[in-house]
Amino acid sequence: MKIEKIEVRRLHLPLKNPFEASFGVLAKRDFLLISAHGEGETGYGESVAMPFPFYNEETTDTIHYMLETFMIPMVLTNKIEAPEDVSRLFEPIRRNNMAKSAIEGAVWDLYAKQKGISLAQALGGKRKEIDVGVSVGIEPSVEDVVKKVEGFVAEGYKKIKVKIKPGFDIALIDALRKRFGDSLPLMADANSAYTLDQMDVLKKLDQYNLIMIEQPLAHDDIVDHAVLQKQLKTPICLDESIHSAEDARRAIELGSCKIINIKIGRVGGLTESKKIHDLCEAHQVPVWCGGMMESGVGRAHNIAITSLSNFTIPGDTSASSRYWAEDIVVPEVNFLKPGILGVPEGPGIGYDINWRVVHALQVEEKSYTM
Ligand code: OSB
Ligand code: MG
Repeated sequence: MKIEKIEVRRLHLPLKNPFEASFGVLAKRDFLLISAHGEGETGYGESVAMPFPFYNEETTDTIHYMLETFMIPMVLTNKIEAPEDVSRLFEPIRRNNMAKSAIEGAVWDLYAKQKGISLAQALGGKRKEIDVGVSVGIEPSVEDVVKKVEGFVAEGYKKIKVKIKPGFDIALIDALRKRFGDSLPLMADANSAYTLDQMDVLKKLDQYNLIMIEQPLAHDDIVDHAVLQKQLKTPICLDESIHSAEDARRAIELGSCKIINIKIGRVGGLTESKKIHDLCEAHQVPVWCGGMMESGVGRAHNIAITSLSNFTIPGDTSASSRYWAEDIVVPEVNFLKPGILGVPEGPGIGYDINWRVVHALQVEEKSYTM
């Protein structure tokens, strides 16, 4: 395949409501929209780092630097037959997975468009519709979260995930179970806010029939999670701890989790995401697609990967209206039926860029050729 030009645009996209997790508060997405041009087609990708290094080590600035200094020159000067070659080309670069993923995603979209097939089809996805959930942030009070959840349940979301942190955990889950009963598909995401010293709280959480507890312990741990999993009946799901198929293999072997959250950016792209998916499928470990509050471009990639067979649990890819007054794609990401998104069948990601919105939001634009 030919890749003739790469463009990088930096956008500031304000969230409808600030989103709080144990690592901090996000008021707007600050991200890079990557365009990869070749053979008359354009593929799109997006960088998903937070503006601060409190979820993982990357930020939008480190991504921009790594892309400009290393990854864009590598992609423009090497022969690339298929997107997997990009993933292989980046192997010597340690980590910086979100930078790798931003450009690899654009190349995957370009590849699918050059072949005239959908991104889901290029990835081997079969599903035409996907069930989706919503991730609900921390609010000033338990009652505020309950109110938000009421709205999302009414919209039809198939899974409710709430963010927890020490001091904002048991009372929240207890209130949600009292309000919605035991059948609500409910889970909690701690973003690494606990240690094994808080076993009493973690054991209490274990009493609420949660679908899973996501990343309760340290962001770089799989050993303590294995200790914890042995003491809980609730499945542990790893997010922050998994950066590659090798990480997933080790976590599964150690018994650190029973479910894995695949985020395309966190693991360095769609090629690695597929590897983790396949490995988990072989080990009967279900996966679901996590989110980083992506714009429509990133969520289109999430929808495509979620069409693979082992994505059996609703992910965090919510409709555009959950995040933005106006998204950067047309059509916006809308429900086909309540809680269900359609997997686009048109070429590539299956969404067009809303250039009016992009131009209104962009704060920087750069173009790279050989
Ligand atoms: O831990 O899953 C997470 C958002 C930013 C950083 C980390 C996480 C999240 C979410 C939001 O939970 C998921 C979404 O709606 O995109
Ligand atoms: Mg998480």
